[in-house]
Amino acid sequence: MLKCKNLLLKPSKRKRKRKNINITLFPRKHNIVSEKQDPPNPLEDEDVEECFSLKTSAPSHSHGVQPLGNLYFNPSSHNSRNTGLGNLQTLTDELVLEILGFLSATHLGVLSTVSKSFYVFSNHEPIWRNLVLENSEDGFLYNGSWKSTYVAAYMPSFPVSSIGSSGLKVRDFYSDYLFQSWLCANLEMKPEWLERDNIQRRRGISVDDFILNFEEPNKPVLLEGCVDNWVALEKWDREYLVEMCGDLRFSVGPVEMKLEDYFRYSDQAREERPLYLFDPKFAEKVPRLGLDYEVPAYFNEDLFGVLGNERPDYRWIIIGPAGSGSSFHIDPNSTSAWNAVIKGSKKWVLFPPDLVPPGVHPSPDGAEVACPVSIIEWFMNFYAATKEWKKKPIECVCKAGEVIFVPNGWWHLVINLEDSIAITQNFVSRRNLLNVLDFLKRPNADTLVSGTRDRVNLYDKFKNAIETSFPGTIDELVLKAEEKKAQQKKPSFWESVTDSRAGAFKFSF
Ligand SMILES: O=C(O)CCC(=O)C(=O)O
Repeated sequence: MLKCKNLLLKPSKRKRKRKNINITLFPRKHNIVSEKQDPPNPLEDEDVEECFSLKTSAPSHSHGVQPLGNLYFNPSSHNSRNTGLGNLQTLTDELVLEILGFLSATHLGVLSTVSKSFYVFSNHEPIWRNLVLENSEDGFLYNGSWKSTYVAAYMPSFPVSSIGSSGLKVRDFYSDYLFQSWLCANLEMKPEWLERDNIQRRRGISVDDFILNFEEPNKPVLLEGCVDNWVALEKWDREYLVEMCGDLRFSVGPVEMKLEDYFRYSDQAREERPLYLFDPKFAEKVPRLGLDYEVPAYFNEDLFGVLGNERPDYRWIIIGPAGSGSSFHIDPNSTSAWNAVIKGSKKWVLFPPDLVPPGVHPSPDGAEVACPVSIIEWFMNFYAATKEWKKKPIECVCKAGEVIFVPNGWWHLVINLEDSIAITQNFVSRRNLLNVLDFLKRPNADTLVSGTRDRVNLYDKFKNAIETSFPGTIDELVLKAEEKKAQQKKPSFWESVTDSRAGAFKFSF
């Protein structure tokens, strides 16, 4: 799972959309048009399908892998991917990599000497990343590449300096899967992906206004100016956090690592899905951090509070480099959330509960979701489809000092545009209490409910605690919801006197 927040919908079975890519590469971040006049890369061809701009520090492709489309420009039509795999060439790249994922580091090393093709596959960085993460519960010291990190940590007698970050170049190796993995790790966000900004913004609205116009109708809003008094906004940056808790361990994907080691990694990481620091216990680990911010008044009602220490995880510090983020998901337990950016900026894309984002496939029971391998891949392959949709997603860039309200049930994707620090909290108010209770009561609650050990009993515990602390509240809300439903069903005078199905008046004046 990409995120550490345990979510209702767990990303699974990630599939790359296969696409023959015929690409012009621009190795520097600058004007594409002027760059096109000065061809920078041998992959360039006049018959350009798409233009991308690469990050400034992007290495040329590790091992020289080219997109499959380029094979058609190779007069010999020779793909060393296939010749070097022998009988295994009929397997997809995903499958070859999956099989190699079962091997030990030593066996990968041996396999990489068999052929150029095996050399490329067995040096695929995500395989080495898994090896490091599987073996390093207490963190790791990133060393420029995952292979080099593994070797430095677990094969100390091996000369790490001999492992370059990009290694040998292999000629005539064509693979969309491997090429796209490298491309997604090194692409800049295209300006057109950041253009749409259609969220409602409010500054200084009252709590009643917020409830009436946004929380009750379950609509996102970007709130400006409501965290201006936070100490965190003034003080939190990398130096402050390292001084305060650099040698404490925080949750980063499957490992708990020292904050300063995480920064060492995030400074160097150049990968498709950078690891994200996402820690639900930060305020218990460092109480000062919990005191440096205050929940904005709009979100003060948080009914899970009645469960005391037994409440599911609800607040996270989030730290990550540009390119890190959260792929499409719905927030856990049908809660709503707010997310305040303290440093950096985040691009948000949100779809309402009744609109599944393109490229995202939730399982019928809602327990899993299949989505593209990475956020950047979603932008590359699916974002454009939303242009044709009548109902557009809500989008914005949320900057330091701004807070976004994420209503319950909304799909959202977030990508950091620069090194970022944020705080997020999930909450239950009277506006979504019934949704949350419904969710906790679902027959597959044992797989759906998250952020707590006691998933099955959470419904009873929460309902009883609400009834004790706020007697009659649930009944009142049920009644109100029924009235609202009846109101919505009740035909207006004009509806009652017309036959809307026939589209004609039943009587004439
Ligand atoms: O990456 C982020 O800041 C967004 C986090 C998020 O989507 C969430 O907390 O649900």
